[in-house]
Amino acid sequence: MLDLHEATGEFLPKAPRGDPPQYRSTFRRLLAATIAVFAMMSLSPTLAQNHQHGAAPAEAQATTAPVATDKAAPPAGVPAATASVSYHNPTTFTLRTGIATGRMVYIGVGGDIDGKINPTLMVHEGELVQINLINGEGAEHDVVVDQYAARSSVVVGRNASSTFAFTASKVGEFAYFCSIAGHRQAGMEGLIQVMAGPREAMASDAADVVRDPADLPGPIGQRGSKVVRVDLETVELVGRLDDGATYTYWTFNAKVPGPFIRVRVGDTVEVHLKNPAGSVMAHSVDFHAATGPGGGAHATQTDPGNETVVTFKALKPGIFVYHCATPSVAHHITSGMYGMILVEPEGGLPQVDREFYVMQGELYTVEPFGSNGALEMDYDKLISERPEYFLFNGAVGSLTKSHPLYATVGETVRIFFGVGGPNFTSSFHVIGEIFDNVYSMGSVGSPPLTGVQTVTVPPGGATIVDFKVDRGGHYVLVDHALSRAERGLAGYLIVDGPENDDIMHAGPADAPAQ
Ligand SMILES: [Cu+2]
Repeated sequence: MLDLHEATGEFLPKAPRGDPPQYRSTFRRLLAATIAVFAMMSLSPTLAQNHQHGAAPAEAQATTAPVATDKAAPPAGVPAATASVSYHNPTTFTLRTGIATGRMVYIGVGGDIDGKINPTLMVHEGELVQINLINGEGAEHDVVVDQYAARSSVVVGRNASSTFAFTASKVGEFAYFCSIAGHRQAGMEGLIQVMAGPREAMASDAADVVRDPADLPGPIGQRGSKVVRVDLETVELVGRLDDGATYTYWTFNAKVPGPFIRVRVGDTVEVHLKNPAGSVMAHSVDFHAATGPGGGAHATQTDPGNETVVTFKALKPGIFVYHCATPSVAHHITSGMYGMILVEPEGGLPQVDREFYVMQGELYTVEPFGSNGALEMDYDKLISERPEYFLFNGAVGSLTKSHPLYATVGETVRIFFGVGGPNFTSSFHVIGEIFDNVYSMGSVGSPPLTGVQTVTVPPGGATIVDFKVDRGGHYVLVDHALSRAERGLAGYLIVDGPENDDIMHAGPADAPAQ
């Protein structure tokens, strides 16, 4: 049975990186099955009993959300084997034998160990380690790692080479050495350091650019109109795109999407746009909530080290997108420069128990989806609309592993959902739920639609959906163009509380679930 720990782990099994195509197609079949299972499991009768989180008030959610780890078990429906198989290419080291300061030694060749004497070989638990040995000076040598019962064959003669491999299943420091009599004592000895945990953790050095969906200001409700100051900073930073992958994001205030801005109709909005001196690009901001040239973009083209100010009157209520509008605009948007502003109608929106902030965008990288390393933007793919990634709030796993949405049975939930894009329309849907009210096209001046399954949201557009959560379980936010779930697009709404079998139960109508 699914529990919270599993649910906040990897919903989408990781696409194996650099593996043969047939493995990828297997992955895709698994993924389709996983989504189907989740659609069912979100209504499973015993599900809600298995977790305790989600009852925290909205303000405290960011701190009560459990920290997901890469070690979380895969969700039900994914064979366990997919979680235990290492997808890594072997971690390869090359050592050349030689003489240094009168001693026999190994000398590192290539990578981090290049030129180092008896280099320390750093690997991660579970990795397949391959060591190439090259005979550099002609005497007989080998390499032995006793703890792994692993050894190369003896290389005889200059430039002879040998390769061996082992799985670093034990954490710790182990010696490698030459077993030819006297050579270890003469200096041919070094260390292998096996660090705990998978290598994916390395990418956690990169900044977390994900905007917590619970990070938005509370309702304004009844007050007179006034001047509201908004401070935006255009921050360019290397952020974590996925386990093992980073991307150079351009952002408003270092998160994707930018800050949720909340004003009321009739307010005067004074926007200060600051571009730090260390930036590479000029940036600007176009508010769809504004009336006037470029939505403010003309007044806010801001070079690195400068600050600009634009003021506009919020004439119309509604939920609106804002985005950078500096050419190439699509490049700035795809890199993360979008957010939303809510202009509340007089008196505010109907009250709900929880509000969330989610935006969708695409990323166009040179490297295919699932690649490791520092990924780069591909301009050809961008202008021909061939994305590699589809993302909620800026990164893969943003709303599944790191920041799921939490609610409790009986509460009303509101999602402000927008599309930064730059190019793809979303068919926004929550698997296992029906939207009670939809403010289509982000309009709050018209009565909401009721009883809606899926809402279409164009790039540069937004919507507001409200619904009461009637039953405990795990619900999944998707774009119902579900191929995009294979490219990173999924989120969880985890609803704590009792299941209600009147609404749904497994089995026939006259046989209620136990
Ligand atoms: Cu920009």
